[in-house]
Amino acid sequence: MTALDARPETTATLRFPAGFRWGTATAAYQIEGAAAEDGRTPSIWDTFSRIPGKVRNGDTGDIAADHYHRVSEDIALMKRLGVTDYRFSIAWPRVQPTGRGPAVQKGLDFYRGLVDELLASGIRPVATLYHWDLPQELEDAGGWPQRETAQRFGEYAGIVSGALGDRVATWTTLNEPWCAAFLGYGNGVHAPGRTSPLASLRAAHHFNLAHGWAVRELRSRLPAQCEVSLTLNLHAVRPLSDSAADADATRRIDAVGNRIFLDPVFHGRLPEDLVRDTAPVTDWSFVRDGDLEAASAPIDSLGINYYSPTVVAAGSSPAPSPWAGAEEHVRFVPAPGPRTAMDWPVDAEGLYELLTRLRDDLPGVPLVITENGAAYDDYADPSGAVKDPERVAYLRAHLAAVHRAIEAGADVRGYFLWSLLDNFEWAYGYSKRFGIVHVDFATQRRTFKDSAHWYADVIARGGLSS
Ligand code: IFM
Repeated sequence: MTALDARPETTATLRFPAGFRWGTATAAYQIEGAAAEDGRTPSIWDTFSRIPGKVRNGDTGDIAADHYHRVSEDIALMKRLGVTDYRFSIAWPRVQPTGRGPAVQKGLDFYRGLVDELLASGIRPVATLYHWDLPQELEDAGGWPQRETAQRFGEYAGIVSGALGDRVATWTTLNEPWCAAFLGYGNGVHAPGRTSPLASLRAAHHFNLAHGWAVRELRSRLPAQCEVSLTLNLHAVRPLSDSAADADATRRIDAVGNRIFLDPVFHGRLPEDLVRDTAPVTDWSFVRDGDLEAASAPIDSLGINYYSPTVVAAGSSPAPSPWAGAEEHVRFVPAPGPRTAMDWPVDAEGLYELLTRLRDDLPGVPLVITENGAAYDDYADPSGAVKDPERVAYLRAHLAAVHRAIEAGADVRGYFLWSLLDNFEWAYGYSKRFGIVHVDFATQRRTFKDSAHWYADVIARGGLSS
């Protein structure tokens, strides 16, 4: 312990329920490296990160945090933290390089080894099947705007769950399909970098379908007690003022940011207002009979990734915009308050708002915070310590908001801190550090930041001091 702000929580007056899952989260492309080893082929992120200007400093995930070769060391870090659960993602191009056909045994063996070592360490593995690394061959065949990609994803889900279903009890189909559809195909700041409103809406639908088909495959292979879930980065959207125009801007973003996934997955329907808003882009005729029924296959919980709220007003957004059908009607307004190194506002109230809204909108659906955390410009000081009091303050405020939401009746079952390690932060490359463990990318040396010591203490006490 080095900083005052990372003092042990002396009492846990904000105690979380017994059995609450305390975890950390990572994603394959962001930490694994070994991009061309053991049969792995390029994903859309390998391709995209090589296009000049797309990723800061020309960074790629070729080596990342070298987790592929440091699994044991990284699990030892988790043991030191005392986490009960670890959320990781499986790289589709490592397991099924062309996105079709049989699996590569070495790819499956890597994840089997990871899972076995987690279990031996008393840490529950939580596997995400898709965290944005589509095999490039499937993108070349049309990517997520094409229906066939959803079918391929269902098959891949079957392969992976067949191989790991005897040892992984918690499964997430997709991570943040909003980002993959709208940043990947809408404004092009993520792979594969396309800028087509139509492609982004088609991709969103095919993500819903892929999710549903994957749920079907998982259910047919997993023991009945396994938990199947989906993770969404829901937008905590607020109007700038009480005006009817700002309320309409809020409704539009809620439709294309949140309900575009929530309604198909939990109610088997498309939001009527979304269909109306997007009429200039599409008539949605790519949605076939039975698709929404498939998308709404029952799941056991909903994962929520939350970082900051979104404030909107009537106006327009600069092109290319990710907000298909809303770009000419909505202006994004910077929220007030302190900001992280991503320039994202620190506002834990947004998380409380989101959780209590879901308590009301989705009664009976258990919720899990599958990501929450913050980037700051951390460095190791001459004594070797990494002092990150802002991150401790951010995490503390957000955990307190989760606690308050639970007291208000939200059924929140766990919290996964993003992220275990500093890693490849997509279009920002290695310039943004979200880890509670510092990674020196030149040496791959790992160092607990003060926030890691603090989180270990919170877990040990089962909560926060008031
Ligand atoms: O690093 C990402 C992660 O891959 C998905 N959710 C948001 C994080 C921070 O930007």
